[in-house]
Amino acid sequence: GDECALPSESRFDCARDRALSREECEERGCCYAPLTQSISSGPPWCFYPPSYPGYSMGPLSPTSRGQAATLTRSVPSYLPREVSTLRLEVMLETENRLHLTLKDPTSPRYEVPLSETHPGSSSEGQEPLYILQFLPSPFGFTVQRRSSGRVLLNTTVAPLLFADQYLQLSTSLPSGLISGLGEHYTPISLDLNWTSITLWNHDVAPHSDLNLYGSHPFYLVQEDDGKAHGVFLLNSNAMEVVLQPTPALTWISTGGVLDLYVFLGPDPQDVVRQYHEVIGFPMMPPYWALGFHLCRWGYTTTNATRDVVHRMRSAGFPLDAQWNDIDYADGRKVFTFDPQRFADLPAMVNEFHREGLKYVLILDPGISSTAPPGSYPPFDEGLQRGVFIRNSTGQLLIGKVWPGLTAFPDFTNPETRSWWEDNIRAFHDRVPFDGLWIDMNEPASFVSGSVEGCPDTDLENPPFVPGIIGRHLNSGTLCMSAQQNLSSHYNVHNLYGLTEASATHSALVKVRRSRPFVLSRSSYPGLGRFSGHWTGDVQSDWDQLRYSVPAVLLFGLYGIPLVGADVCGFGGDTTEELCVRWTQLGAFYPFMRNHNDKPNASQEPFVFSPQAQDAMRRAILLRYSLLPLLYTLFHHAHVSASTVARPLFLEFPSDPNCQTIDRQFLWGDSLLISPVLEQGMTELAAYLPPGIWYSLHNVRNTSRRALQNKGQYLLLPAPLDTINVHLRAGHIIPQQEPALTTGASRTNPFLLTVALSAEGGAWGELFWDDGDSLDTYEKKDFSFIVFSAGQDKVVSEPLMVNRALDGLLLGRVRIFGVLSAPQEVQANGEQVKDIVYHSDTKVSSLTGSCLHVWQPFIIQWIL
Ligand code: MIG
Repeated sequence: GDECALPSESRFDCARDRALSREECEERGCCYAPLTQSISSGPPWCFYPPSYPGYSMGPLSPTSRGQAATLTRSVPSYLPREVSTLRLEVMLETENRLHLTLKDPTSPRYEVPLSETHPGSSSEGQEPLYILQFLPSPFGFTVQRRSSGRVLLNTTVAPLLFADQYLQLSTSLPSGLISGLGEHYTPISLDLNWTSITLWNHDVAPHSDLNLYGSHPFYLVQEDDGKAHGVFLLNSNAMEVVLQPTPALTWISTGGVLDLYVFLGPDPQDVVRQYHEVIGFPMMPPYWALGFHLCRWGYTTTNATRDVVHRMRSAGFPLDAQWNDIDYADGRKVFTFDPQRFADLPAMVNEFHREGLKYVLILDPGISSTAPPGSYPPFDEGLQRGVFIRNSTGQLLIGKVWPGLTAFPDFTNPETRSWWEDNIRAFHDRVPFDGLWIDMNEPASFVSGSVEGCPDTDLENPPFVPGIIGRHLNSGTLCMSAQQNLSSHYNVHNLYGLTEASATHSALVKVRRSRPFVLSRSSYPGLGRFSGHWTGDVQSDWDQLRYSVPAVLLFGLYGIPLVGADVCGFGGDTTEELCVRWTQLGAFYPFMRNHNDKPNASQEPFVFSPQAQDAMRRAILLRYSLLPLLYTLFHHAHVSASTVARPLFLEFPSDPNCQTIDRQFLWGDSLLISPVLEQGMTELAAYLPPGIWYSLHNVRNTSRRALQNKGQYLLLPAPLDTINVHLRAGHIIPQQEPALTTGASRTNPFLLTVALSAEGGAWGELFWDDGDSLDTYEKKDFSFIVFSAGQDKVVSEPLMVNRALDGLLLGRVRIFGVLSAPQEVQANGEQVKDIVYHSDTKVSSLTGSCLHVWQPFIIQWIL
C-alpha cells in the first residue's frame, strides 16, 4: 500500500541476513519493491514500513543514576529468540555526555567490561548541551543539540530490534560527514552510499571493504557548522554498520546489549576527549619509542641483525630500536630463541644496549602444544595453571600458528596474566629486551575454529553473520563456542588483542620497572592505555602510502596515538622513490618503523642510492629535531586526551575546506605536514588554512617566505629530497639538535622556533622528564615550560622544573616574522652577539646565548 511508497534512499533494510523473495519479505511484515539497481549494492528491495511494530515504552522513573523505563513488544518481529521486554536506562552523565542502555531485565547478558570510565569533565550546574526526547510507541528517541536545535540522532527512522543474536538500532545523521568505525581501509570521511562496514578483528592485509585487525564502534559526525558529536556503541560482538545516503546509520550487532554513549562536543576535539574519558586516555610512551625503528621478517641470525645495525650506523642514520621478527625463536616457539642462529642473542642485545639502542621482539600469543612434555615450560605450566582457552566441551582448543599446533592463552583470566608475566620475566632474565611486539592477536589461526573443527551451534552459525572475510565468524580464528573466563569467544573475540596488550603492558611494568613499549596489531577501544598500533601488512605501493594518512589519523581519534604504517610498505618490493616518500611521511607518523616481509628486496635506508639516502637521512633527522615537540604532544594526549597527529578538521572545525582533508595533517596545533603521496610528483597542491605559515626548513631552490593566505590551495615545490612542513604563526615549538639515538639527542642543545603572528605574538610549551620512568606526571617528576613571544621578546617561564633538564642548554632561537633587522638583542640583560637576520625571509636567528633550558629567560630585541 501507500506505506511502502518510500523514497528509495529512506528505506531501511528488512533483510540484512539474506536475500528474500517477495513472499518471504511480506511474511516478515515488510515492504517489497524491487529496483533496477542490484540488491547487493544499492537501496534494499525489502524494507520496513513506517508502521512496523516495535516496542512500547512505559513510564520513566528515577534511578540512582538517571531514569529508567520498561519497553515491551507485543507483536513479535521475525527474529528468533527475541527479547520482548527491555529495560531502558538513561544516564545524563555530564552536560556533554549522554549514556543510554537497553538490556534484558530478566536474564543477564554479556556486557563489555569497561574499567577506565572517567566521571567526565563537567561544569557544575551547566545545562546539558542536548535535549533528549522519547517517542513512546513504537519506541524511539531523538537527541537534539540545544544550541542549534539540530537533530543529531533520531532512532524513530527504523524499528529497534533486540533478539539474542540480532540487535539493531538505526538513526538519522545530521550530515554526511562521518568518520570512524574502523579498522578499515578508507578515507577519513566515509562513503554513505549504501556502505556496509563490518567490525570483526581479522588477520588480513589492508584492502578496501574488508574487516581488518581492529574494531572501533565509534563515529564522529561534523555537523556542517563547525560543531561535532560522537557516538560510541559499547559492544564487542561481530557487528555490521550500514550507512545510507539519507543520511542515516544502522548498527547491527550479533550479541551483548545496546550500550550507547553520545558525546556532544561541541568542538570535534571535545568529542574526542569526551570519548577518551569513557575508554581511557592513552599511555605515555618512553622517549625512545619516538625514535626510528628498524625491522624486517628475515633477519635470520644475530649476525644478520648486527649487520644492519652497523650499516645504519656507518651510513649515519638515526636508529633507536632494532627489532627481530619470528626468525629468532626456536621452532618459532615464543619465549625461546634458536640455539644455532640466535645462540648469542643475549650478547647481541647487551651490545645494542651499550651502543645506546633498544631491542624489541615479536611475541605471538599461540603457545606450541606439541613439544615433548617437560621441554617447553610455557605450555606445561600454562596447562597446569589452566590458562588456555577451552572448547565447548572443556577440552583444550588447539589451533595452528607459526610453531605448528598451538593453544591460546585466555587473557580474560587473571591467572593467565600472572602466567604471562612469569614467562615474560623468565625470558627477560635471559634476553633483556626493551619492548614487545604482539602480533597475530586477533587471534589469528591457520585453521578455522580449531584442528577439530567446531560444533554446529547457534554460536558458530548465528542467524545473521555480518559481511566478514571468510563468511564464517570462526574463519581464520577460534571457535565461537570456545570458552574464556569472561564469556564465550563469540562475545569476547574482539577483545583478544586488548586483553593481551593489557597483560603485556602490566608484565613489562613489573619486569622492567620502567615505561613499557607494546605494539599490538589487534585493537579495540581502550587499547591506547597499554599499547601502540601499526596498520599491519600494507603493500609497498602508492595507494597504500596515501591511505596510511587517514589510517593514522583515525587511530588518533580511537585513542591510540602511537601509530604508524610500515615505512616503505610490508608486502612486495618497494621502489626507491616510494621508499623516499614513505620515509618522509613516516618521519611524521607518531610511530616510525621501517618493516618488510620476508621474500622482499631489502628496504633499509642504507640500501638505496646516495641521493635517496640523503633524502631519508634528512627526513629522519628532521623528525629527531622535532622530538621534544612530539613528546610534549604525547604528554597532552596522556593527560588531557588531545590528539598528536591531528586531522585538519579537528583544528579548523569552521573551515569547510578542512572537512575531508586526509592527505595532509597536523602535529598538535602548530605543524602542518604536506607529504607527496603520488609517484613522479615534485610539486604539491597543499591546503593552507587561513593565516600565516612558515616553511620549517629550506625547501631546495626556494626561499622560506611566509605564506600568508585566506585559506587556499597553494602549489608548493616538493623535490624528492624534501617534505613540506609548515609552522603556524602564533606558535613556538621546542626542538633539539638531532643525533643518531634519542639517548644522544636528548643531551643536545635545544632550539626554539618562534613563528610570530601578524600581531607579533606566539606561544608554546615543553614537557620533559627522564623519558623512561613510570608515572612521572602522576609523581610530579617532570619539567614543564611555557614559552611566549611578543613583538620584541621571547619569554620562557618554567612552571615546573626537575632534574631531567640539568645541564641542558638553549643553543639557538629562531624567530620567524621579525619585520626588520634587530639593532641589538639581549638575553637576560646580556647582549647577544651571534645574530643573523635574513631580510627576504624575515627570520632572525640567535646562537650561543648560553641560556639553560630550566632557567626563566627573556630575550629582547630592539628593531
Ligand atoms: O603471518 O611475524 O603483520 O608484521 O612480519 C604473518 C611475521 C605474521 C604478520 C605481521 C607482520 C610480521 C609477520 N606476521
